[in-house]
Amino acid sequence: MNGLPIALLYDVHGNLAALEAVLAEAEQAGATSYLLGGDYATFGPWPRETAERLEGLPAVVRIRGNVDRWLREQPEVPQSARPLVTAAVDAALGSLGPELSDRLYELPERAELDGILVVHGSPVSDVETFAPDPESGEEQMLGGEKQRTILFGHSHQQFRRPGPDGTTLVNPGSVGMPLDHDPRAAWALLEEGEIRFRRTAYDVERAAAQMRSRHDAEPTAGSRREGRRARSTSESTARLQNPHLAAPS
Ligand SMILES: [Mn+2]
Repeated sequence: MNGLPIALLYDVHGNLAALEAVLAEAEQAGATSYLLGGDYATFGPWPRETAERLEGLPAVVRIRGNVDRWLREQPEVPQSARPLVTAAVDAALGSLGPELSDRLYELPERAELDGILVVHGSPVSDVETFAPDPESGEEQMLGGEKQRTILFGHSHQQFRRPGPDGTTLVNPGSVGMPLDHDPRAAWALLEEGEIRFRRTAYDVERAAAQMRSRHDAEPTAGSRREGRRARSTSESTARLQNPHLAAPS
């Protein structure tokens, strides 16, 4: 490695406003390449524009998340959540078109960078993931990995802690849909072997307004909705894709 900073971006979820702010800050911090951890387009208001912007980045790693997989597979969510998730995936499919959807679906599920294992949820799954606090039985999610750093996202919570079997668990958080009570975009910089967490303020109202106009344009979304409603709908959808977040605090 040449030691230049690499920006670690997970769970952008179609939020171009958040992505643009993060890219500007990453560039300012000297990042010349990117590690992209999956969940690029679905749920947010700019699925295609976001996926295209990400495709144009010089990425040293680019893996698939569960919502990218759901572009071509049935989502494994509870029956009650299925209509909401299916509507979000259908909206993303309509925006992305078949070729871009195929390219996202065909991304690998894992990668390595400087000895760091890069996955979306955990080494065994893109929907099962580590919680911010240790849980019993979590070593099963390591799939035999030990004595190394495991980089993952999915829960949209930025944290780092020791894991079982000598691992270090690092979640850079979510660029487009952070769920840890800080509305700023979450990401990280990898520089000279160190992972440093970052938060970037962006124009949340621009994203909310775009979300409102998309909902208004979709006949299935019913009558006009308040921004708060649109935002909470996508937030609850994001929670439903992750069992750790099924019961909002
Ligand atoms: Mn995910």
